[in-house]
Amino acid sequence: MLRFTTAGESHGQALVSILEGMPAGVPLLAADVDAELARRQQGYGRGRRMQIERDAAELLSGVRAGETLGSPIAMLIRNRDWTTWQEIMDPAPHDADAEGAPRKRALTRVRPGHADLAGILKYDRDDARDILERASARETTARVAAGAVARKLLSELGVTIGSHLVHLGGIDARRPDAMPWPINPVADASPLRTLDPEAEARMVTRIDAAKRAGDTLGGVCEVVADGLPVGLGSHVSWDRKLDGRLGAAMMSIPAVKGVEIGLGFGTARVPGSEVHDEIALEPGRPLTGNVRRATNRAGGLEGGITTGEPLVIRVAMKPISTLMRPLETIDVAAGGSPAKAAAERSDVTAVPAMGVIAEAMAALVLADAMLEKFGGDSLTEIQRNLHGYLSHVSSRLG
Ligand code: EPS
Repeated sequence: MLRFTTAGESHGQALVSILEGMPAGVPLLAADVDAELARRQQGYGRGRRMQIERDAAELLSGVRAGETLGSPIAMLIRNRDWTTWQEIMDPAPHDADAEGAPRKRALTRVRPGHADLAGILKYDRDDARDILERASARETTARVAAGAVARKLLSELGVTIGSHLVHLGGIDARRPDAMPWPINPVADASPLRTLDPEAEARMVTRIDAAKRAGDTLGGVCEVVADGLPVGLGSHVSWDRKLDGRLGAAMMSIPAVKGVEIGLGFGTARVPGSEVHDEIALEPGRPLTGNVRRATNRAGGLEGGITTGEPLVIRVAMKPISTLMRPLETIDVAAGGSPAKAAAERSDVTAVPAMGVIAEAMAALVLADAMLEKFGGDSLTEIQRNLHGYLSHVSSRLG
């Protein structure tokens, strides 16, 4: 239904995002995309690059007079840093590129944990810059741009997505007694996008200590989507199960190592009576088909199908693999002799940004699932289909 692809190197001229399959008539301004891009640039612990960039999308196609046309939406996001990397990243060859000449900013002391080594072996390159420029999480800018468009469709269909940071580098954030909704205005006001100010103060101290030690930190964000109707995804085939589709999308985010839905790994540790959510009739809840689950340990999915309860996904990110106090590795330019890994400008942590990227990936999967179930060529057609379905579903019970 919805397809997207991105292009662009971290220090190349620009990033490109192409989103295909959006219906016509969805309100969309460049400012809507820019607002999401700005959220991705935030977060205590980011490196200097985020002070250089002011990510902004140029809408090249698929939008006219503030509305989508149904045609592919192409977006361009220029890299400001390109001006300082122009010679190094130039698509045209330079004299310095002659056989045997050392390349400027070549990376040969491959970083443990990055794509450097596996990438140069697979693609038969001598300079790991040929790999890292694309492996860089800078690429997620283009995903967030596509996700911003998907969010606009979802918002017209009553779906809101938010996220917050629940763990950083060994410190858990406490859940507030009442979760704010929407989450993002509250989370975005915090430098770490967490809802626990006390934990946040300790996390900031830990980030400062990691920075002094030349180290990096990972963490966990929770994404919540509200307003989804029962019935997205399907139990009938492995590749239609929505949990599988969400899991794949989350695991594709750079440095993400784990995904949980609802109680997640916790479900393996307790009996079924403490896992499954009891069901009772509750009229006036068309999204769930007029029922309520006493708890939402399933995180809004049963059998690969949305239940109409909030979708809850937790995403774990490993620490960034560029360490200012580098780990032992080999120098591939020196026949593999032992060396300290390359240390170039990076972030101490980017977990708050990862939450924003996970929201974007969730938006893309959920918009796709909405189009699959209620598909049409225009927003009004999809809205008619959704409303017809909801009135039928809620007439069955309650
Ligand atoms: C990133 C841009 C990068 C890094 C980070 C994410 O900027 P630069 O490499 O110029 O400092 O801050 O990339 C990585 C963590 C990585 O491993 O490459 C961004 O736009 O998010």
